[in-house]
Amino acid sequence: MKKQILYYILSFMMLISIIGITSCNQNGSSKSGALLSSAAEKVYVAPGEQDEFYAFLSGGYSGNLTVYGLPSGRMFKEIPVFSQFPTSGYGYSEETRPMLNTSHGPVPWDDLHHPDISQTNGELDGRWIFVNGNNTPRIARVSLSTFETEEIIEIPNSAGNHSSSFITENTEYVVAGTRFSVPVPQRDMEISEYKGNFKGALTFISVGPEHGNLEIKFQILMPGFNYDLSHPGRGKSHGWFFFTTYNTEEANSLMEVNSSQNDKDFIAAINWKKIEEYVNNGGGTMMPANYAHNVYDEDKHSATSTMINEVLTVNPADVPGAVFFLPTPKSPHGCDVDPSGQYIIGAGKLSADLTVHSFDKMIAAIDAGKFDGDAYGIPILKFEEVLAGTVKSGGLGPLHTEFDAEGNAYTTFFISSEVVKWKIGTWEVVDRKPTFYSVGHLMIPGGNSRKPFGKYVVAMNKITKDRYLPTGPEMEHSAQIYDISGEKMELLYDFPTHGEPHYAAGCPADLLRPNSKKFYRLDENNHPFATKTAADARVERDGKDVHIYMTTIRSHFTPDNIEGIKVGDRVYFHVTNHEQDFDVPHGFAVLGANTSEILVMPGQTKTIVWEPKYVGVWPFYCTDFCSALHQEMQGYVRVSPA
Ligand code: CUK
Ligand code: CUA
Repeated sequence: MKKQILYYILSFMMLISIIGITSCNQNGSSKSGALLSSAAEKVYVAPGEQDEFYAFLSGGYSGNLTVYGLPSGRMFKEIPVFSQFPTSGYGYSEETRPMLNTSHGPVPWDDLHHPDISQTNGELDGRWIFVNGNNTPRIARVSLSTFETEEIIEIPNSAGNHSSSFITENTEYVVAGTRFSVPVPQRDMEISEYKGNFKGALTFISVGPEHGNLEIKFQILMPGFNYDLSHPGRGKSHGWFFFTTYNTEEANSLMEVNSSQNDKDFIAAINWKKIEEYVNNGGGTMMPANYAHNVYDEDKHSATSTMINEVLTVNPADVPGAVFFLPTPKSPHGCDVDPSGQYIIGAGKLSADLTVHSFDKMIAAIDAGKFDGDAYGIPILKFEEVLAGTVKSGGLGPLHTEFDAEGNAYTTFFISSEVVKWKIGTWEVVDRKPTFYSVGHLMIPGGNSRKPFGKYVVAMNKITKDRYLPTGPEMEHSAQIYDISGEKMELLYDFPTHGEPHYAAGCPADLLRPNSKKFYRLDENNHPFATKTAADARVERDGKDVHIYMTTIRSHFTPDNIEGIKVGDRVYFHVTNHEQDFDVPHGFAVLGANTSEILVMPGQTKTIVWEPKYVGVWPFYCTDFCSALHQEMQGYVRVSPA
């Protein structure tokens, strides 16, 4: 009952905060001109200069990942991952369409929340960035050399793949936790039979050194809670993984009355090394499953999709000492581990305080058997035995925490719209600054690794209101950059984002710049339809399929006049770009193509399919302004009656 009253009070305060932000036009500062110009200087990157950091922001329901520079806030690129993207032809070209394949058929969209950069010894190594698709559960690996999506694996038995895609400190695993518990295996059953019957799958995907190396190693079938967010242990807690849970009541309808009765939910602590050992010794149960694994082969410039039909599952009750619950108040959302690996921070959404657990105390409590009962055989640790401290924040609606290198933590508060800086160990609040408005995640470059780089925090806000010129009912979300190099945070700059950025990952530009791909070598192009010389350009018919082996170089296509095509044919334009230089793609588009254009990188081959419906002579052209004679890059296809 008390819980319900608290909920109503919080809902009311949230309403007030939202009404409040519509009625006042705050600009976030009452600074003097001198201070504003010093803020401007801090984000100003002069023409020809480059940013100090990369920032990768999730694109939420755009299904994509966006790349920004810090401190300038300039957007450099949108990387398509789970969504079709006409700008490059991703998901439309024959080479990339298999990337979007799932057990439900092609799903050319998703909801991308959490990017995480690969690590070695707990430090960012800049090889890849992993991202999750929430809706049709998938994990993707994006190369930080080519900035292209290289691999996507679907997650069976999962639904609302939200506590994902976080990685262990040597990138041994990328971890994906289900938000919804569901019947495992899926079957027709009464929804009201949820309690005790639905399961929450926590999936550990091993990451090998090569392309095509993601593999579901095991899946832990947990009680039917909601698994919200997760983070790996690091340093002393390496080998463990932590997941926040809510709805430990196991209600099948999350109207507040049902799902927030428990004063405390849990953080699930998983000793994955122990489970790894268990499955390496033959433990676990192989279950039928059906999921896609899609791999892009850079040498062939094309992707393949494979269906896999079994998955290894683990019942936590079968591995004593591997899974524990840490009671954590008020429906925790964020689950963050500090750079030392000692502290596990749970942010109760319906709370004002942050609960910090101690890893050392957790181990001691496990050794001493200080349990407070169990849930489905999983021991629940005594709250007081694992508590390291409480941050009396004075804010409302804590969500996520990141860290700097000086022993400070920064937590976002959605309801009170602020970032609060506090000291690890003393739990004292050091500073707080408003955000505009209703902040979700925040990001400090390296701020979820053993080596944070500090300097800036980017707050990603859910509500924009008056921050930009109005653009109709929908505004792009507002991100804000704060200087965190001093004792007090300083708001420097607002910049609009794309889609809905939830989380982000950032790293020094110097980590990626040396390995950034400039072009693909034509002599290494192993695409089966590559055309290595203009002399090899040709048209080949195979029944109703017509393959056009086409080359491009500034400023022409070969061949550029194509005849012999008939209505009802399936025409494949295999376009090979012969440029061997940085940043010279050519595009290809043909009138009436109902898919997309394609953008072909130097040295690459890409294919677009065209099914002409009408007799006539139809033009095609290069879509990317590539030279002074770009407008001359054109041709015709003659289509005759069937
Ligand atoms: S969630 Cu969006 S603000 Cu998907 Cu990480 Cu917390
Ligand atoms: Cu090639 Cu424009």
